[in-house]
Amino acid sequence: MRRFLIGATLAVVAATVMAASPALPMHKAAADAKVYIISPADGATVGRDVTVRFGLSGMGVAPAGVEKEHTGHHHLLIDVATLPAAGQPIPNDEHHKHFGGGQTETVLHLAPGTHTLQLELGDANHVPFDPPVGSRKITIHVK
Ligand SMILES: [Cu+2]
Repeated sequence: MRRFLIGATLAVVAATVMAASPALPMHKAAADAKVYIISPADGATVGRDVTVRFGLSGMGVAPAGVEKEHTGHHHLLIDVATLPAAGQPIPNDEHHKHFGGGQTETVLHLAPGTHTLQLELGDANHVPFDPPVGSRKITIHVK
């Protein structure tokens, strides 16, 4: 009985720790917000160094940490199946690149093969907008 109780207590603690952290406040997207990849073109075959240019209309770019309505910074999702969760900062790893300096282009160094690219605008705290401002996903082929 005692062992059962300890086990049950541990299970409750583990469930509490593993539950997603509380959702952060989300900023409203502008109604006409649109983010898109200017280049490369969808389906393009490119070299290993790929210049990606980010397009945005209906909202503005501001560095991370700057709170201003209808502004945010770009995040480039590389080989990511679904947009990051609402109410959480966008992950920061090799598949989720942050451009918190307000950059509107970058050069990626990709392994040969097929890759997908998608942009998502995040707010001052790297949290997606409501509704999410994400681009169409493109596929590129790296030689
Ligand atoms: Cu960010």
